[in-house]
Amino acid sequence: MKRTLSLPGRRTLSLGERPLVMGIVNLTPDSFFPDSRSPEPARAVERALALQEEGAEILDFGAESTRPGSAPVDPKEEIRRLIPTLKAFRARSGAVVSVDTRKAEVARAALDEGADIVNDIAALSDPGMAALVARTGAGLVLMHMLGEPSTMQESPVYDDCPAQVAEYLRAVAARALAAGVSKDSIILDPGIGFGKTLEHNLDLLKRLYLIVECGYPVLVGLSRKRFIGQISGKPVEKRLAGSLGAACAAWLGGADIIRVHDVAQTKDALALFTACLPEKTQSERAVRAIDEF
Ligand code: HH2
Repeated sequence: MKRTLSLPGRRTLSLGERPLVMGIVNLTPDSFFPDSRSPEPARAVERALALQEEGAEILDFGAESTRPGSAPVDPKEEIRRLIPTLKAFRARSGAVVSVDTRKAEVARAALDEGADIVNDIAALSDPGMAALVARTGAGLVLMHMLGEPSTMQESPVYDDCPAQVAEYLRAVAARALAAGVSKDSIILDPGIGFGKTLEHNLDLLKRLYLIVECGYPVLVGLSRKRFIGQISGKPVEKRLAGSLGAACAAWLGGADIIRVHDVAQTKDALALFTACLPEKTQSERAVRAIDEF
């Protein structure tokens, strides 16, 4: 379905016509994929410009690693890491920028520097976040996470993971609307790897339609994550091919935006996948063959 995401300053982003790619810029010393770490502003700006050149429709700047087992970063430190890079990037690019933070204080500083979207991986757990987004007209990613990054992978339990994640996201989107956030500013994200086992992640991707049915655009972040290594048997540096396969499946399952470390490769994979999409799938053929037998 075609729709438009509203951003500050009457800017918009068209969704649903083709998959959009969000390129990851980690201003951290400790993100789980070492090649994605760009703690110095000059390097981070070069990386962001390179990802834009490769075709990223959104650049996602994050200054706190939320990998499993990570400790929270103080908001002052997050702002110290983020703002010089955002300022320098904005001086050279008008690209759509999102800020990956769960703290309203950090989001406010980033929006003041021209960020367009708040990528809130803790989905309004900061009580100031919804009002800030409503006031500024920023886009808002609401992501599901079970617990906190420090402990989320210890023993996550659900009765029915996709159904519970969808119910949670519906409720948190309703809270955002009640606080005055516009419906066409909201994006939902199942939070692959955030308090989920391998089975939970696969179940979420196989039944992504439950999140799509909530009625908002859907973002999926799976690039190089642990579940890809669990299936491919590869360490993080060798998970590109697995990530591309999973990205294509996520798009087919209904994701509008795919968040990735490897923009050029993901753009190519999605372009070929969408161009070659069969009119009849193997399983339909199999059903027909059985019917005809
Ligand atoms: N995943 C990560 C960080 N932010 N935001 C959204 N909306 N969805 C995700 O799946 C997501 C996210 C983890 O990836 P990365 O930023 O590369 O790692 P780290 O947290 O170690 O910096």
